[in-house]
Amino acid sequence: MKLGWHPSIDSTDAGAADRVNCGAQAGDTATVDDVDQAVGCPDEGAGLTVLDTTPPETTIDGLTIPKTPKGSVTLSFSGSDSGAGAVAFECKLDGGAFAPCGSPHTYTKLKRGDHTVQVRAKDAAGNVDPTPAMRAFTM
Ligand SMILES: [Ca+2]
Ligand SMILES: [Ca+2]
Repeated sequence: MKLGWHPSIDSTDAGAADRVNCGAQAGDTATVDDVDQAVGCPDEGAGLTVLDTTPPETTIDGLTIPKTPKGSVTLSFSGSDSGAGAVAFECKLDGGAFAPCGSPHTYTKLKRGDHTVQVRAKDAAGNVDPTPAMRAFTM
């Protein structure tokens, strides 16, 4: 993936995940691994960061309701990101709160009736999909 490297000082650096390769130049190509490996660069204190302000997009790829155990549903999902890469997901069932989850994710002991699940991806720079993927189903 191509990242828009703009080596710059970022005094509000939020964490290690958004650090870039020590030798990164504008226009360089890098992977999320490169970003991870950059932690510990001699100039780490300077806070070189990936300039990625574009949130990732989330897709629910599948929703399966098996016959047993009763009341369970399994979701599979994925994310895409034009910058640092989608690295984490949060899931939400009905009126609950978003909580960290990975694909596939299974909910159990659901009551009969209508339900809604939402999934949102988060990228390596901390941007969150503002429009979570949503799927409604009936138990
Ligand atoms: Ca991004
Ligand atoms: Ca979205």
